[in-house]
Amino acid sequence: MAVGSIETRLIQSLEKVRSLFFVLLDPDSDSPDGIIEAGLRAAKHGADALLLGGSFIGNPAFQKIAAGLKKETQIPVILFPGGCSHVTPGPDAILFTTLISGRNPQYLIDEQVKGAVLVRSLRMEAIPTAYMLIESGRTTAVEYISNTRPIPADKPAIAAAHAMAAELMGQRWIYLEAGSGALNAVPAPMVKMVRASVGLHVIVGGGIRTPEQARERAEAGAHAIVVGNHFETSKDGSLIKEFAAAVHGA
Ligand code: 1GP
Repeated sequence: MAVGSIETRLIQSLEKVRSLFFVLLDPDSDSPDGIIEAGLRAAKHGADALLLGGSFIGNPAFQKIAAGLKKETQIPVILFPGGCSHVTPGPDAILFTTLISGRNPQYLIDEQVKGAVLVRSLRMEAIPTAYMLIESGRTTAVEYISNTRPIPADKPAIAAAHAMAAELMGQRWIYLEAGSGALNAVPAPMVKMVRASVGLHVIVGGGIRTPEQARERAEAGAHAIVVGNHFETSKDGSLIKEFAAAVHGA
């Protein structure tokens, strides 16, 4: 499948900055207006893209949020679904993920088969992404919902082996996920080993709470850093700016 315009834009942005900064918006975290405002704030203060989604979405206004974000913001809005029922019109692209660290066929292939026809019908750009859950100190929503076991955080070689398999199967991006609100973020040595093992673009997220943690993972080789939870309670744009600078390598 050809690389689409949003993926091209992300890759081209990497010529100007060390790593990209993605802000994750949880559709259940606020009112539609509040979430759209948070998206605008992130875009204004240096985010390169907005991810929208989560492992569990219970907000009936989800479609309104997705459409509103796309209308209001200039940076890419990328759907980050927890399953096929989260595919909705509006976003510029979708991280079309497969949960390769798990052995649950539902999240390896079943949800993808069910969502594929809709993604095609919506003419939504898909960014093929292998998704790996990494152990992070306590049970996360994604571990519980997906009914899969995470990769041990102190076993970077296992993560690298999964990344190699993903690359051989034609994925283009790999997401190292500690889980939203994780106690511990994905360890930098694991990021480094995965980056050194494959030519995939590496996304790292989950439990990143300080610009320093973000910088360490960017320095370890992450092409993109995702922060969600940390910005949900604060309307302070300067904090987003600090993260963006740490990730971009200013
Ligand atoms: C979750 O990686 C993202 O899928 C972001 O995690 O909400 O902990 O920043 P946080």
